[in-house]
Amino acid sequence: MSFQFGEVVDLTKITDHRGNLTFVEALTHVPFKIKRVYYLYDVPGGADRGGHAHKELQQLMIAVSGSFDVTLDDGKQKQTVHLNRPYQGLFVGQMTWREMSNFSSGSVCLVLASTEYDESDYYRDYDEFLAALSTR
Ligand code: T46
Repeated sequence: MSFQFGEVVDLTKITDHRGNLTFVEALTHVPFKIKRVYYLYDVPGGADRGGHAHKELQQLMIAVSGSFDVTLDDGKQKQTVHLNRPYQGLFVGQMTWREMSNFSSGSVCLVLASTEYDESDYYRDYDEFLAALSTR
């Protein structure tokens, strides 16, 4: 399983008269074992999140409610993706700077992550991130 930079994948949507259901299975729909789940919610209008890259962490981001934009930057290409469907996921690989903005009221960003939280996995300074990319 491989993803293109900024690729949004369609997940299965099971629909019946009771509503919809979507599922994600580790190593089937994401190329990693899921070690952590977290979610962003109650994001105030106009607030931005992200502004960092990860050395090792891989993620799948899902707008399980509402919508928001994710701008990805791997030092060579930059792309903004609008997420607004609970049955779609954005894969974000290692060494990818991300910025998140335009959160709609009531939006929820669910993140499936390949590792546990580790602050030393973050680049929170863009120049440091670019310098690290150039040594790879
Ligand atoms: C990402 C976007 C989508 C923890 O203690 N444990 C955790 O699992 C996480 C994710 C965060 N934290 C702490 C670290 C900070 O003190 O929560 C605080 C806020 O984290 P941060 O400023 O990194 O939040 P975001 O929304 O900018 O970024 C988060 C994730 O960190 C990041 O991996 O891709 O959500």
